Amino acid sequence: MFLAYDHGLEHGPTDFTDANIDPSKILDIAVKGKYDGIILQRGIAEKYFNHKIHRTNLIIKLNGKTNLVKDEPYSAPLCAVDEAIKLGAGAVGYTVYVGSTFEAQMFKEFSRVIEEAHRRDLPVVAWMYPRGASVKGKEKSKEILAYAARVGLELGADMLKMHYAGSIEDMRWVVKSAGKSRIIISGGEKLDEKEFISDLRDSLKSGCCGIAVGRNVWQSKDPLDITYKIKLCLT
Ligand code: FBP
Repeated sequence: MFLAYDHGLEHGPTDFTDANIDPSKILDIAVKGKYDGIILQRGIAEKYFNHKIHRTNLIIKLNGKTNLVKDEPYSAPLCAVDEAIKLGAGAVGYTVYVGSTFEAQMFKEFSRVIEEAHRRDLPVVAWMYPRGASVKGKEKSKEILAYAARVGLELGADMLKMHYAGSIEDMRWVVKSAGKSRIIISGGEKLDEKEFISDLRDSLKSGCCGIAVGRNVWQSKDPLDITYKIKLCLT
């Protein structure tokens, strides 16, 4: 169970309110909610994360992009594996937009990250997100998600962070395609709580092994209550 908080870069402060714009508050949720890890970009980690106080694993997101540029998506490498280790990361995260015209470049850069991280015994979580004109409208289809999952396995990712395919049966195929790269489900935009929990239950039934969630927790009126409900699904 990971708490994601890299949205300031990916979406901008439009995702935030006074309740969650301060990273310290999110770190508080991660600690009190006993999350297995918190996902941060290096800038937030450097300035806010303190291992002595924040007793959770740090996952440094190594690349990113804003949503201001509307061309084909490309997520640029922003932090080296070495730097993540210095910050105390127990794992690193990397987004790969499968289907983008920049796919080849991202594969190349991601492969270097895999080599470096595995040389240092660091697990790699890949955000395998189908994106770009070639997959427009099919980003959550069984076939395209399964393709992205397989790419994650073939590139060497240890864990894949992916969107739900919409049904247990379709998601089972995505999970099978990922082989030994285990899938954690991506939270997505804020949903009605019942719908969110029901999708989570279904994704776990399909073989996903966990969740990396952001907005559905820290945009909730009661982040620790929804955390508790997520935990009930996972146990
Ligand atoms: P959420 O649970 O809030 O969707 O967070 C997961 C995440 O992958 C974040 O790590 C990332 O910032 C964001 O979603 C990217 O969202 P998108 O690419 O869909 O705009």
